[in-house]
Amino acid sequence: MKINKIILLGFSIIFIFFSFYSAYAFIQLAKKNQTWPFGSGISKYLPNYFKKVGHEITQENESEIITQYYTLKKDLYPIPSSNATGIGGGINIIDDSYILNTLNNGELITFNLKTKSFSKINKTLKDKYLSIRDIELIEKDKKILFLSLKQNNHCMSLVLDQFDYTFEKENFEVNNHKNIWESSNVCKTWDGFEGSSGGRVISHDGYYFVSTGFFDKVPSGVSKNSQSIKSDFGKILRIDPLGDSEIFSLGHRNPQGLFLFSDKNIIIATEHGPSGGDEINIIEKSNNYGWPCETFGNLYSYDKKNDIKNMWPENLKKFNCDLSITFKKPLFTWTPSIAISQGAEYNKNYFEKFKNNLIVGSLGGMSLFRLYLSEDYKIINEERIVIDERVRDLAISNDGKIIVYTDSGNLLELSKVEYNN
Ligand SMILES: [Ca+2]
Repeated sequence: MKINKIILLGFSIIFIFFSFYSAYAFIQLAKKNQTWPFGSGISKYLPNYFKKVGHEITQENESEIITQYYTLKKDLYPIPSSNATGIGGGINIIDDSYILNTLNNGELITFNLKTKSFSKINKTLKDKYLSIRDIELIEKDKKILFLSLKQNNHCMSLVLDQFDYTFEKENFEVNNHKNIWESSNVCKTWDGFEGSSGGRVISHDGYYFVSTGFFDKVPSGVSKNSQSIKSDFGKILRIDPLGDSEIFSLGHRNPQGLFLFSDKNIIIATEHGPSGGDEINIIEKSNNYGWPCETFGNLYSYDKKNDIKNMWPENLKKFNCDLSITFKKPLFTWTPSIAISQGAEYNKNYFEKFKNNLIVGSLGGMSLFRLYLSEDYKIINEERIVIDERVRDLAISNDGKIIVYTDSGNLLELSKVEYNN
């Protein structure tokens, strides 16, 4: 009897051990391959808390990434909120040595880059917006701008709001709300507007520049909006401080990155194209960037069908396409698509070999891409740096490290592995 009990206990322990091990292996594999629950439609119905725990038990707090010029040390800091996993929000450098991290649901938290510690979470803006798409910090005026997705009953819009802020003793607070601009409302019942909103804002030249996506549920984003001068969507808009907006450029599909380059004189936008057509563009006034009339790649609905006869919608006139005009060609395109996100110019001395290169992030590609531009602004070299997480936003710290904010709810700091000779 006693021996039977011992055998039973032994089997139970082995069973429990294998159950935990299988669950761990499953989560790790799912995360690596971006399959269920991390990369599927079901993911959005899974409570954030579960996703956060799933990520935390499978990630290493420190690892190394080999690149051509440096071995990078990747330090990982899980953001202490289960709302940190998601598909929005962003990071900004504040007061030289802090990161201001805005989560998709409006929670605000700061991270001290010297002590590597997070502040308390400020919940003033929590759930004020459906999704925060981007943040612009204007430190000299102590102002912060939020470009967000707002729900008005059954309609959706993008709103640009401004607040004053204070940042004292690691305590970040916002007050004095002022709405600057709001897009037209789109009244449709589906919940994927985050993914088609474009949604970046920069302050430049006395204006706010806002990128907007096609903002609709249409197959592969083939929409009338991008070529229509009556629509706010599929554009880079230039908005003055009083809120008057004008179309700066058109023909964009889903521009999820917007930043300045080359002593801040050049505007760069990255854009989710169709399958195999992600783009990076230099944005100049009045240019038409082609969507959906001219593009690389093909419709997601044509994937794996080998249907070359129907590679592109035939009736482009239906989508406001005037095929007699010359569309601006992209600076570079990715096939297969990488789901390109935000980027930055690397302009510090720390990674000397990266100086004046562009660093752009990718969601589906789970990597950074380092791009070298020639003097006449042609991309002549590219290096992929695999991060293994969906890159939502990135920033360059004052001492030259690369800070990455990921959809798994982490801040990553990339530095150099120093070898002692
Ligand atoms: Ca284009």
